[in-house]
Amino acid sequence: MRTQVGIVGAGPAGLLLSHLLHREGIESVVLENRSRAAIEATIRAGVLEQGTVDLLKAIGVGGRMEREGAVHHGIELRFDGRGHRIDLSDLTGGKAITVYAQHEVIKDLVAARLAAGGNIVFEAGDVSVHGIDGTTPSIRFRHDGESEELACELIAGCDGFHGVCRSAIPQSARTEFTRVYPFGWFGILTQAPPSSRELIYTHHSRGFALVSTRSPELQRMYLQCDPHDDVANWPDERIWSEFRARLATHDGWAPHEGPIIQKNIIAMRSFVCEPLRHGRLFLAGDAAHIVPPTGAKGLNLAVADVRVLSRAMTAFLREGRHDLLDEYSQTALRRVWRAEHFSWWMTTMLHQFPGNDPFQERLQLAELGYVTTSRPKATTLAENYVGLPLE
Ligand code: RFL
Ligand code: PHB
Repeated sequence: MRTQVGIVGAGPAGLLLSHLLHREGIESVVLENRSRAAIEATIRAGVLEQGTVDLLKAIGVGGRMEREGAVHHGIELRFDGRGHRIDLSDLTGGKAITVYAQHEVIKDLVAARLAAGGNIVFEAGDVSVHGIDGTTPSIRFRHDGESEELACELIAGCDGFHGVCRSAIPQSARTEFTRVYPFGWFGILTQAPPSSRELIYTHHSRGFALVSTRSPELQRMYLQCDPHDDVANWPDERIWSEFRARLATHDGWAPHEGPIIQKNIIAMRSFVCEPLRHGRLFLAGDAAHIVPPTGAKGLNLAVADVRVLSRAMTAFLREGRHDLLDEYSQTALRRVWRAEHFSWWMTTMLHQFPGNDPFQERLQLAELGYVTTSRPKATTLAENYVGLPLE
């Protein structure tokens, strides 16, 4: 087998890269170790930045998102029993976010790739990358019981945080930056009407809580929890009583409750691997960096990476230009570190840290008070949340 770009991972990064390259007339093959049904059913992100939405529309994969996604012009920050609206659109010259589930984006991208004759190999096992220091790299894998080798000109490592591509870069050639947070998120899906027209990020002495949504019938909500906790310790009534306590306002607000159809616990970390390139291997998305979900940046960063990467790969494969490939890591990392800072800042402002240090608590409330009363400070939140312009 031979192709121009071998892509490991059919997440948002890998699928979108394949689609962008196809639009430039560049061939690629995507190798994914899970099944199509599994990737199309994994519940993850929900918030798309304005730039992500604009890109998906511009490349012809935004139709269902426009019909079924919900455009939100603001978010609420809730603390001390009161809500404070951040008017995202007013503060950013009309930009907004769209709530549309990541697995729906995945379904749309898979459908677009297959309709265009794209090659996605699902259930590819034992994927490994070879020859990235030379000019004839390849990817070996197993499929339908056979060993296969895919010869390519360039390789994109879009295989997420637990993938194999990052570790194909020799340890001496990469630097990793990590922060692990002492808490996790307990995520639920509930069959209930929306509790709020906009997302609610809540700071509370019992811990952070987030009210998000998926559709008029299905809601996504999160509670700060111990990252080592077990969902078995959380019967529905305990979950709802915790949401009621953390989300309560002085004027009696309460969430709409319904049957809980999914529960999971998510660890929280910040992570960056530098550089994003080694020879002919290029990392993009969660394979290269992780943010805690508080800023809703992970999927959007993956999109921004592959937008830069697709241009660089196209310039190289069409015109033999090396300059954009040489700049890819530096260009992408500028946005990555901005998003790392924003996600860390939102996380630190909104969560309870072990020890309940009263000094830190006062600092958090001072910061929240400032963000919700100062237009320049609110603008900082808003422009990062809707997404800074792509370079
Ligand atoms: P993905 O989505 O992890 O896709 C990687 C793909 O590679 C496959 N793979 C392999 N394939 C072949 N061989 C191997 N050895 C392989 N190893 C792995 C995997 O099966 C998978 O299909 O990475 P990608 O494409 O970089 O996309 C990143 C995003 O998925 C991630 O950043 C977001 O989900 C983060 N995130 C959010 N981001 C947002 O922008 N907005 C949000 O609102 C938001 N909310 C969230 C989130 C992540 C969450 N979790 C569960 C971590 C909420 C949550 C709860
Ligand atoms: C989600 O809807 O899953 C979601 C929303 C906002 C976040 C993270 C996740 O910050």
